[in-house]
Amino acid sequence: MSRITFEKHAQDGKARAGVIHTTRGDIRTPAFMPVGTAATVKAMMPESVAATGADILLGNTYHLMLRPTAERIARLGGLHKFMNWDKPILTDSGGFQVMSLAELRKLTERGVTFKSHIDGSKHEITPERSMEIQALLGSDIVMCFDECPALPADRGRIATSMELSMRWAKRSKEAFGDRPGHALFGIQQGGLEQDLRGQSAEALREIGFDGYAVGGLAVGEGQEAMFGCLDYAPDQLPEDKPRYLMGVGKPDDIVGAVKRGIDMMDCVLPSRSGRTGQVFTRAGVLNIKNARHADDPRPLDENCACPACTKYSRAYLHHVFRSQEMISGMLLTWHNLRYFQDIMDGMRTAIAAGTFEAWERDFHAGRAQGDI
Ligand code: PRF
Ligand code: ZN
Repeated sequence: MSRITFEKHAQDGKARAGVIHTTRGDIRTPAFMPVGTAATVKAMMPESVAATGADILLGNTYHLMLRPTAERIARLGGLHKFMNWDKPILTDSGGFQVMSLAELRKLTERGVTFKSHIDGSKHEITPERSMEIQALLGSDIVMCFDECPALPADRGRIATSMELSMRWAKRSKEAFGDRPGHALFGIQQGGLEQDLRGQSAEALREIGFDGYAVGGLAVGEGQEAMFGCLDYAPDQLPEDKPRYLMGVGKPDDIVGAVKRGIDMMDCVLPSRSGRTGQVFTRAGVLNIKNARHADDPRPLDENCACPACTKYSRAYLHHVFRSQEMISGMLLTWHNLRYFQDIMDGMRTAIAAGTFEAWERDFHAGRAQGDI
C-alpha cells in the first residue's frame, strides 16, 4: 500500500492549495473536516456529508473507546465500514477530549486515567493505547497523544505540558511503527509563547511525522491572540507537509488561518449550530428561531446550492425548528456544512488563481457583524 503524500499545487502569500493523496481518495486542501465524533456526523447521512463537498471526516478516540469500544468496531470491520464512510478519516487521540469531558482525570508521565462521562467506568489512555485504538478503528490519519492546557496558563505550566507532549509524541511514533497507507501527525504545543512553539516544532521535526498539527489554540485566547500565534507557528513547521489547525473555527477564523499557512481544520461549529438554529451565510450569521423569520419566503442564503436553500423558505425552517421537527437539524446542518465547504472551495480556487487577497476582501465585505 502506498504512502500518504502531500502535493502543494499553488501558493499565494502564505496561503497554500494542494492535495493529500490517500488510499481512500484525495483530500483537497485547504480542507475542512466535519466532526463525526460518535461514528456519525449528527443529523447527516454519510452520502449527504460527501455531497456537501467533504473529502475527510474527523472521528474521536475518546468517544469510540467508551462506546461502542474500538475492539467492537475492529471486529465489525473497522470504522469506515461501521459508519458507511469510505473516504478518509482522521482520528483525534483522546487526551483533549478527556480533559474537556471526562471526570476524575489524573495525569502522569505514563498517560491519563479518568472516569467515563457516560457511565463513570474507569479507563486509561497512554500514547501506546491511543495508537492501538486508532489502529483498531482503522483511521487513515492518526494523531499523536498530547496534552493541551487551557489558556490563560502561566509559562511554566505551558512549558512543562509541552515537554510532556513531546515525550508522548516520541512514544506515539514508536508505538505507531510502520503502517503503510496510514499517516501519523505530530501536534505542536506551547501556548502563545513563540520560543516554546519553536522548541516544540523542533522536537517534532526531529522525530519526523507525515503531517504537523498546531494544537493548543482556540482554547480561550480569542481570535486576535490566536492569529498572533498563527503569524509564526505554521512557519516553524515543515513546508512540505500538511499543517492542521485543531478545533477551529468560525468562518473568519478559518479564512485567517488559511491566509497564515494552515492546510486543514476541523470544528463542530457547523454541525452543532445546525441543531441549535444558528445558521452561517454569506451575509453573516442568523438564528432561525427568531420570530422575524416566521413570514420570510426567502432562502437562508440566495447563493447557496444546498437543499435547505434551494427547496425551503426561512419561514418553513423557522416553523420546523420551533416545532422541534427532526428535519430542522438535518437541513440546517446540511446548509452549514455546505457553506463551510464552499468557503474552502472559494479559497482553493483563489489561491490557484493568485487572487486570495481579493477573495478575502469580498468574503469580509459581504458579511454583517451582528445577527442578520
Ligand atoms: N490537541 C488535540 N486535539 C485537539 C486540540 C489539541 O490541542 C485542540 C485545540 N484547539 C482541539 N482538538 N489532540
Ligand atoms: Zn444552503
